[in-house]
Amino acid sequence: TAAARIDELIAIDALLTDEERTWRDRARGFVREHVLPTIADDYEQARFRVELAHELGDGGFLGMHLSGFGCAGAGAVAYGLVCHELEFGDSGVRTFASVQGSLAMSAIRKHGSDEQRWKWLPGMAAGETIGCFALTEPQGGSDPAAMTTTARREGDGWVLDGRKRWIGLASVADVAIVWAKVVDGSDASEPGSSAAAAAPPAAAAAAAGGSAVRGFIVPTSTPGFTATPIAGKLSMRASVQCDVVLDGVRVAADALLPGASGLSGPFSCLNEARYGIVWGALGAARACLEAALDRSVSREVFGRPIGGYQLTQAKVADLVVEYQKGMLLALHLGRLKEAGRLAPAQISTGKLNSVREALRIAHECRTILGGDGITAEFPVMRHAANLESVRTYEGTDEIHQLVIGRALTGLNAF
Ligand code: TGC
Repeated sequence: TAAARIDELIAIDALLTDEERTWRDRARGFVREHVLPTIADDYEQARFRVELAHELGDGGFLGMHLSGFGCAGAGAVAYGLVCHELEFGDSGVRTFASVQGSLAMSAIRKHGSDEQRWKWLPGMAAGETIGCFALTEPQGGSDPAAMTTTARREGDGWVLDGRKRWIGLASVADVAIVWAKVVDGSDASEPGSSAAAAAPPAAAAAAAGGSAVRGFIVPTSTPGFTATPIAGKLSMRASVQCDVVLDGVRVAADALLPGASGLSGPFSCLNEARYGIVWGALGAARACLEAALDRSVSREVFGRPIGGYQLTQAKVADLVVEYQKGMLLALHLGRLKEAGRLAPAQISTGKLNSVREALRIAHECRTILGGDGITAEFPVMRHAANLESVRTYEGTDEIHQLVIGRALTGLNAF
């Protein structure tokens, strides 16, 4: 098969543990059973299947790389392989796992109190409770420091006001992690608050009149919280992204995530999601490659299979070489992550490379499929359209180039 021939070229399988292969094979089976039979139609109808939450939870995939509190505690490479398989199905499915596991759950796991962790994480790991992560605002996502959403003290609790945009899952979520600037004079670390014991130094800045970014766990049923799916998307049609309005949303003191103060709070979660994309985007590329390779031996032009022509062989050779180089980089970054040595600029390197190459692969595979390549009979146009979103969210290509540029030159170009 095309799949076996792609694998044999570099034989990455030999670099994986039995446990990692087991996770990968389970995710592959999951996608065959729960995603591939309906995804072309879901995409065309712009239908998001919310039952995926339970199904992904049953598979143990939600927050699988987190430890304790009902999470599987799998390694980074196993998690990456699962992202790869899910995105072989559709970027929207991997995005679901990323928003739930890498963003919402990891915010609570990294920055929450044990009480908050026990309250939310087991249900989220099971897919019974859906989470979202409200960071980006309508004026743009690249500069979260410019956010205008505010949190102000009122009695023992907080009042949140503002707008967020492109928030995955928000309209189906039970809970939102909302990032907001504490307004001057609102003390996030007053004695007796849950923040007092664990808050990092920036909380003191907020208390002293600064405007530290803090995270809040907000049940979406709270009055004043509304989420409206964004219509008219020509990408990521089988998933849901929303406009969110926070209009005087009142939450109790224990909604505050005690361990996060400043933008490093949400950025530490973005690191997790970006890492998943390093593997995931190549899963989308892989689906395109398999479709194009299969077709290259069955589609005849000028009397023989198109795969028998030198131009096509040059294409597939270059595409698979790029795919496998990306997989080796992903694996290397995964091993660094497992060793606790993965730096943000390294994640940027992987995210930039994987998404950029996956897009090139999708576009080139389309040419091998000829006109049929633009139909829903093949997954290629769907993946190509999805990857336009993936190159934009979790840091655009340009943001990652600038993160890498800063690491190389020591000069900040933002
Ligand atoms: P700066 O403002 O100076 O730094 C703020 C603090 O953050 C720290 N930091 C990081 N910490 C951990 N991991 C990272 N990757 C970090 N990057 C920055 C930094 O050390 C500093 O800490 P401290 O303690 O000194 O306060 O920001 P910067 O100059 O470091 O970064 C600028 C830039 C452009 C790289 C950053 O703003 C950035 O990454 N922008 C892109 C943001 C982005 O990815 N937005 C898209 C989010 S996707 C989304 O919201 C949708 S979720 C998916 C869905 O819902 O479907």
